[in-house]
Amino acid sequence: MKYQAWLLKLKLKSILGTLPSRIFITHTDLDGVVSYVVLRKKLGDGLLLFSTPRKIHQVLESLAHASGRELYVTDIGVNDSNRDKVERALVKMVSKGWKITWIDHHRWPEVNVPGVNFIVRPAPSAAQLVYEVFDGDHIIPKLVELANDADTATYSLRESKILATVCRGSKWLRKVAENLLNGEIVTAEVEERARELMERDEERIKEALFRVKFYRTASGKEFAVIDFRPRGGPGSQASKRLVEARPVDFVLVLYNCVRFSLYRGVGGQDLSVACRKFDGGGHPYACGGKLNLSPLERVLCLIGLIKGPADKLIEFLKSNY
Ligand SMILES: [Mn+2]
Repeated sequence: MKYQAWLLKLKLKSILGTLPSRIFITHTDLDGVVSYVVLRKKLGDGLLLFSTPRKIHQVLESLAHASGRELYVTDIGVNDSNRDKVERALVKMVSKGWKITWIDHHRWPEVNVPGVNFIVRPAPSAAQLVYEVFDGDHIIPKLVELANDADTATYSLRESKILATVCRGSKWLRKVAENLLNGEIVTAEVEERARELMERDEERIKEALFRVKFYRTASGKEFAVIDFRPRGGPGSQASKRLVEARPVDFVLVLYNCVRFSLYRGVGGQDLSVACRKFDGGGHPYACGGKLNLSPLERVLCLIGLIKGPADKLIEFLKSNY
């Protein structure tokens, strides 16, 4: 509901012509924030919006009422399920004189919109690509290193772990972006927030790992299911922890009624095949999608009577990997 209100406000601004001339849309994580910071340092001020691959078409549709703006989209892929809507919005924007640059490192379906500058290729982070395309100043390589470390779930650097933990919700995403623009990486406030969240995460990881289930695929691969439903939890961390203790080929993480992620363990499977099959997308080694629920199941799940039925997904994983 909150998101819908935000979109409506954006649409109104767009219709009334009060949008600034430059707009940045970036992903809701550390890589997204660093991608924005690198661009912002190079290009100057603009309106910052956050979005995700699942919702990007809605943001573009809201913006498409305006004309003649400059748009940069970073670290957001396109899913098969909303590809047509994304294309339609972009075509409309191009016809209204928008200048659009889209930089991303996820696995994409075929998207072709003449007039849009797509820079999409594999890289450890989108920030890395933005840096390669638009060079920045001396603090930038350090920031890109942090984005690479977080986005590949390596977490070998203390700062990337702290920042990635704090990058949740637009208030803190904006705060981190502001700090990085000012040349500050981890402030006392950010450190305190990270400590709180890490404690909470730790509890959720312990709880979830206690209940983990293991399965075997038709070809003999082993995978684990980490169930964070209904409250969600830190999927990539929990999965990493699990794989360290037991080297499964890959891990399925269930977050709530609909959302799930797949993370690579010791196997080399292309997990994005399954994510694309289930309304999502991402990387071969880490991706996300949605369980398909009937309208009734959705209601029952929202009021807590059932959990999102993951059987179909688990069956798909068993027979296809
Ligand atoms: Mn990324």
